[in-house]
Amino acid sequence: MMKIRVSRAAVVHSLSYQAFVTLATNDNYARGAMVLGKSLRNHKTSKKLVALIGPQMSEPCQAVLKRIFDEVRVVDVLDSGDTAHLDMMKRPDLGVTFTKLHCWTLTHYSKCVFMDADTLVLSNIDELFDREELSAAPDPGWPDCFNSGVFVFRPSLETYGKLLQYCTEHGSFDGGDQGVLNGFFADWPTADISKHLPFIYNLSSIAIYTYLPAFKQYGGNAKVVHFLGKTKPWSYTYDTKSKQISGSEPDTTHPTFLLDWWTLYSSAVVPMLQEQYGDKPFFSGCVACQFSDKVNFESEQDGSCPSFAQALQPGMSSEERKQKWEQGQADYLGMDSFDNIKRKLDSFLK
Ligand SMILES: [Mn+2]
Repeated sequence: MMKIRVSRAAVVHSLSYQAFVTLATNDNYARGAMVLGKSLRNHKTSKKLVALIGPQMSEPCQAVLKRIFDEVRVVDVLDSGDTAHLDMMKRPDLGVTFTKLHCWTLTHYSKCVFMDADTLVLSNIDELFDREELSAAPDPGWPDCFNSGVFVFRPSLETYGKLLQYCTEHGSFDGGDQGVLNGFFADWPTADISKHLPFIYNLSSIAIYTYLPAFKQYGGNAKVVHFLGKTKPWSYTYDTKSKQISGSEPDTTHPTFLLDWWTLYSSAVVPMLQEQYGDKPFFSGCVACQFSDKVNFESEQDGSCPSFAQALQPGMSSEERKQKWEQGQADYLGMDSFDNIKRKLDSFLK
């Protein structure tokens, strides 16, 4: 009888010491982390939530993160006197990468799922903890590499040390953490298929372009959306009155992930930021054009409604756009959005 009780307690203990981990190096990424944390809570995760943050983060942002996450830990590689610091001195170009690798030092958790701050959870994904290190989904650009925006790992100082050593000796073939991790976990593409997470756990909108029929078939099953690329959700502005982002037209036929992000951000995160900032002004990204006295937009000068398109997509010629497309940097949330492409396709098919 006693034995059973002990083992049950051990099980409960190990379950409660699993965590989702994210990283926010500045106030912008902090907004992403807040939305991610909220989305995990909304979908009733039973796991702990941990945010690693950069030392530059403002007090109000730290305060909001502390309300959403169970643990907020400042990670400053330059401040630490350990090997990470020494290795960092040899490769200053890999600063942020070294910061992300710190997640392996969270050894008070037995297993963790790392998620980029530019991801959004659409349903409960606690089942990811059934997977082993290192589990991740294929990268849409090179499927023999995994995308490091979502991955399952086991914190371990031994692994951490080896990762730092690898990082220092080999660097990163893409300049970031994904290159380092794919180099280190080099057998991922071939060794164990159970470590290949389904794409719906790390769905990037880039798939809309590369394989539209598959996106239409499976996109609705998405559990995690990853806003890959330079333009992040928080780079846009949102009209809380018309519920529109950056002048895009409302659409009801297609899952609008960006709108999901803004809906959650404006309803659940902005009120917390407002509380923390108090009377101090801050840029929420939300505008309400119908009430010009409430407009909260940096470039707002004359009290009129700012042009979203102008503010966010400073004049790009179609030639420049084509070039960006071919470099895989489509403006998939703006001019090259699914809706716009669909409209174009439809016009050809008529
Ligand atoms: Mn990312």
